[in-house]
Amino acid sequence: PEEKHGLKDRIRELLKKNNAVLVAHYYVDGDLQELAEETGGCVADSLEMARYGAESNADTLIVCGVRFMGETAKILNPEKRVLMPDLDATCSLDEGCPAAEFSAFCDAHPDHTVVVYANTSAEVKARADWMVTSGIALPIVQHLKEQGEKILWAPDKHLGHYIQSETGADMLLWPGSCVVHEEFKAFGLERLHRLHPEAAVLVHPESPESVIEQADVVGSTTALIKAVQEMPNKEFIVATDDGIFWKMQQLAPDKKLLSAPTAGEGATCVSCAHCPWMAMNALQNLEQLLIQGHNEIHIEESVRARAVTPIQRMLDFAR
Ligand code: CIZ
Ligand code: SF4
Repeated sequence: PEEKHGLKDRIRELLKKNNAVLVAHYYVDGDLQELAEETGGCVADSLEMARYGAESNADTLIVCGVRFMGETAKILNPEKRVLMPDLDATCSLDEGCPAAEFSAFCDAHPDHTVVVYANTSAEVKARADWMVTSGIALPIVQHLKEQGEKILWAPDKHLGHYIQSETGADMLLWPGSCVVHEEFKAFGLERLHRLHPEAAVLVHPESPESVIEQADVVGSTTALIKAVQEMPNKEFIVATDDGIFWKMQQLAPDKKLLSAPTAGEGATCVSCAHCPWMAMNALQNLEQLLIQGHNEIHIEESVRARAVTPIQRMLDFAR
């Protein structure tokens, strides 16, 4: 712990020296979330992370999250330096939706409005009409449906299916999924809920339909955090990356949080529900990053200029 204190103090100094600010996702290590808050940075979901970069006066944004989050920050803030502790921190949704194949899919369905999830590369966003995050996907698709649009949705099939069933929109789904949320198991969740009948079940919509069906609340990370604060329940079963427990516990220290089972028969599993790429962000590589200034995100201007349109549409809609 003493070593960690020293490390955190050195990082604080380096942030000041570099006029840099930390933008951390709810799924990264609690130490990074804490440091981001203490140093005037931001801890947020991908929608708020995108918004925050533009508001900040810092010259350098340090995005503690996964690659698409760093890219989105750079797309919206081309004049700023955007760095990440590990540029190999990717996402199975992003990896599962290569730009060339995606573009061919769009070409094959020219009469569809292209809506992509934030968890995609800059190149894929450059091919889209709209970008959405899980917090705002429902109202945007509802809006497009009311305009009579047919939708091509990528890449998360579970989130796409959930939105399709909620809105009744005409949606073609790309077959992607999140390696973390895909692992939540309906059978295990049923058993765990029987053992804790008073617990409320909170589910992120990247989870399979059979898991979503058991939810008391389906929503983005921000919505799930709010549910823990506002619902009267003392216990919660949470089906999303357990990095989120840090923020939930900070805002609601008296509530008991259980991780939704990821496999097997109802055993709670504290380490399975965690994104391996989010876990690549740590205090150690953050310090190195601040010393060396390597790991900068670069996006070709022609791609950036097209990718900014679908993101800006979402931000304007959210206003
Ligand atoms: O799973 C993710 O990467 C999520 C939920 C991102 C976000 O904050 O929308
Ligand atoms: Fe991607 Fe899933 Fe990790 Fe989020 S939790 S970054 S969706 S692999």
